[in-house]
Amino acid sequence: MPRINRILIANRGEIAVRIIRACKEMNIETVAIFSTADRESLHVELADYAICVGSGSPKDSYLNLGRIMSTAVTLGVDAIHPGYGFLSENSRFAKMCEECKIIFIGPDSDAILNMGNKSIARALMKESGVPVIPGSDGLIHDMDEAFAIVDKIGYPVIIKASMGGGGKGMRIVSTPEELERFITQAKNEAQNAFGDSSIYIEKYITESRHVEFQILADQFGNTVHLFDRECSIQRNNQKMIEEAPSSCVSEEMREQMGKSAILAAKAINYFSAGTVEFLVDNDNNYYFIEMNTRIQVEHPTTEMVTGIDLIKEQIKVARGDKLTFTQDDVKIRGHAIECRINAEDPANNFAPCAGTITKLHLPGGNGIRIDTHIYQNYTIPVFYDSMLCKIICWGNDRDEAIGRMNTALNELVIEGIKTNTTLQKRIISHPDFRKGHISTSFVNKILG
Ligand code: MV4
Repeated sequence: MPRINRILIANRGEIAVRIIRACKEMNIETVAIFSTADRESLHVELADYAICVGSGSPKDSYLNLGRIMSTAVTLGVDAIHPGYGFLSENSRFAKMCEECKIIFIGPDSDAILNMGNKSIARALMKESGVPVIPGSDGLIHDMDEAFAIVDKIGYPVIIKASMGGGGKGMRIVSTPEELERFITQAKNEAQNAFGDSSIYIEKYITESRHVEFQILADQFGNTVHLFDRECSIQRNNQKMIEEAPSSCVSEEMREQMGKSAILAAKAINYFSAGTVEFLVDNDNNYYFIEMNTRIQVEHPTTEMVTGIDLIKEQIKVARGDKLTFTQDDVKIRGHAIECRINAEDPANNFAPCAGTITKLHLPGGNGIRIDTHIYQNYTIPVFYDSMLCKIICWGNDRDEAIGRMNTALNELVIEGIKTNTTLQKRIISHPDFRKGHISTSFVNKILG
C-alpha cells in the first residue's frame, strides 16, 4: 500500500482549508499552491509549504496543469487533492497524475471521462438498470431524429450538452417552433463553451426536486452510499441551501434510490467519494441525471448526519485502504442544513462583488459548523467563485436544524462587502421551506 506523507492541494478557499485540516489530523504534510492574488489567503498560511504558481487568472494558476504538476514533482508529493471545481473533473489532469506516479485523490481518469460526458453517463446508467429520464438513446445527429424523439416523449423537452452538466448549456423547449432554433443554439453554445457540440434530449420534468446520494467506494469493490442530500434550493442553477437527509424522500424511496446509486457506481467500477444526482418528480418517480466524480461543496451536511469524514476517507481510499465499515454500519442521525454565504450584491441581481471584510463575526454554538477561509480584514480577490463561507447546522430533527440556522444567520456579521445573507434568512424562515414544500423553482417564486 503506497504511503501518503505529503499532499498537494490543487485548490484554494474553504475547500483547501478543509483538506489541509484533514491532512493535519492524519499527520500528512501539506503543499498549498496559490496565485499572486491569493498571497494573503488562509490556505497559504495553514499549509506546511506554499508555492506561488502564477497570476490571479485561473488559467495561469489553479488551472495550469504544467505548473501544478511541476510543483508536485519538485516538492516530492505523494498525492494531489483537487478539491471541487478547477481541475477536479479534468480527466487529463488525473491521467497526468497517473503517468507521473502521483496519486490523484479521486476516481481514475476513465471514470471522470465517462461521467463527464453526460450522454455516455446516461447510456451507461440505462444499461445498468438505473432509472433514466425518457429521451434520446444517445446523441441527436439531425433535426429528423430530434422531431421523432419529441413526437414520442411529448413537450416540454430539455436539450442538454453532452459536455455540459451543472445546468450549463441546457435549453427547455415547449413548442415545435422552438425545437429547431433551440437545437441550433444549444449546439453552437456547446461548441463554444465545451469544444464539443454534441447534445441529447430528455423529457423536461417541470416540477422537480434535486436529490443526490453520496457514494464512497474503495479500490476493492466495496461500495456504500452515505444517504441523500436535498439540493433543490438553487438560484440560476447555483445551489444555495443543501440539507441531509432530504425531507421529500420516504424510507422506502431512500432504500430504492440508495440501491440505484450503488448500481451506478458499480457500473463504472467507481472508487473514492462521488455523488449520484437524481431528479424526483411529483409522483415520486426518481431518475438519474448526472454523476459527479469529485467531493462536493455540500459534503459537510453528509458528514454531520453520518459522522464520517469524507476527506479523510478519500485519502484512505487513495492510499489503498479498504473501507472499515459496511452499508449496515452507516446510519443517519438527526438533520443537517448548509447555507452558502456568497459575496453577491442583492441589489444588482446578486452579481458577485469583491472588497475587504472590515468586520467579521462568525456564529457558533451547539451543532453549528463554519467552513470558511475568510477572516477580518481579508480582501476578496476578483478572480474566483464568490462563496465566502458555508454555515452548516445540525439538529436532532429538521426543525431544530432550521432553528439553529436562523440563529446563526442572525448572529453572522460580515461588513465591508455585500452578501446574500438576507435572502438566506428569508428562505430559511419561509413557512413553505419549514414545511418542506420546496422544489427547484422555490427561490424564483419567492424572489418573484
Ligand atoms: C433536468 C431538469 C428537469 N428535467 N432534466 C441538469 C443539471 C443538474 N444539476 C440539474 N439539471 C436539471 N435537469 C430534466 N429532464 C431540471 C434540472 C434542474 C435545473 C435545471 C435548470 C436550472 C436549475 C435546475 C435546478 C435543479 C435541477
